[in-house]
Amino acid sequence: MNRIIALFCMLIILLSCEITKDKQIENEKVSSLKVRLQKAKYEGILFGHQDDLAYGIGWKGVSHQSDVKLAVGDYPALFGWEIGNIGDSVNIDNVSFDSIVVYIQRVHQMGGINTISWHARNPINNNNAWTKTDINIEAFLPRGEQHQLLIDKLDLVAGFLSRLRSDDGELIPVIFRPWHEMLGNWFWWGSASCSKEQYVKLFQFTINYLKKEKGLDNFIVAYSPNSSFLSKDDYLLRYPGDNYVDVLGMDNYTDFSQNRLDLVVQKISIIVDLAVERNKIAAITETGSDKLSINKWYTSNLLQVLKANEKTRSLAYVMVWRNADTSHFYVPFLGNNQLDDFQNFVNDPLILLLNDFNKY
Ligand code: BMA
Repeated sequence: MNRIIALFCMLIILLSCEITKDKQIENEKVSSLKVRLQKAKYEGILFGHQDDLAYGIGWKGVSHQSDVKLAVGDYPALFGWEIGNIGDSVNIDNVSFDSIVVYIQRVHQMGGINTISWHARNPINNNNAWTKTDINIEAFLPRGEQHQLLIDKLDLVAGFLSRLRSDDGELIPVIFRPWHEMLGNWFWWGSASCSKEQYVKLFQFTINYLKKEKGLDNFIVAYSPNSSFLSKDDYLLRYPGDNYVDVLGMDNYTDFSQNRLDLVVQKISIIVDLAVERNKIAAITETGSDKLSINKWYTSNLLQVLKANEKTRSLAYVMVWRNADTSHFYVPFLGNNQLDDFQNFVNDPLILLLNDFNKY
């Protein structure tokens, strides 16, 4: 009898070793993503562009095309993707989800980093993320009457994240950036329709559900408020907690458009100080000058800010928004008069494109 019990115990130990090993393999991938981002802190700042491989000015779905590459001969080191309208065949910006999966795989293969944002539709009336009518956040949260609506959306997100696999079938680690710009009042999860407590619950539930219920561990999480903060307390107003966040970011277009570079520097310092205190990664998760209407925005605005001091230099990455068409773009296209300025920007040793990043 004793022998049987001993054998049984050995079996349990062996099985649990296997499970732990599996977990370690997954976690190693995510921690190596974190390490790569942390390393960037000492080597330079990764440059990112939203939807870079999907389309640009005058082209769409051309294999391996990129407006950054067309402009300066190399890809960005970081690529942003959008899952607004998940559940449809194409996303909010008319890119098919099937092709986003392929782009994410390609980026991973090339050694770049993927980050995913989510302009989630209003779950009640299925209008866009900016529609606040009919919203009752409490109802979506656990025990709320419409909680299933949130679960349904998260199931779709989980389905998408679990499709992100490399050739060997392993899940690709990505940065997930849900419920962004929450200090503003334009999204249904923003300050106009969602209280601070509700927001924190929504964020925590989202991450717990994807990780614990769905067993996904191929993503790290970015918290990215818009620029309306001036202190650490303001920044942390809707912070879901250190257990839920890996990247402390900010989306900042406003301070640049108002020519308040001093404020951008001040806000980066806040993020970087918090990141050091809490062992997180600091980044500008979205920025840019639409249509590059600010002359020499890349060198006389963005680069000035990034080179302002040791703290600003220690950011892991900065990502500019998408090149939709000539009335909405952030990276200069061939023939645009800001091309030289962009070239000068990427030539600065602080700025890392894909080839620079792969050297480290
Ligand atoms: C906004 C704009 C919109 C776009 C949305 C989601 O900033 O670029 O055109 O649909 O992001 O990507």
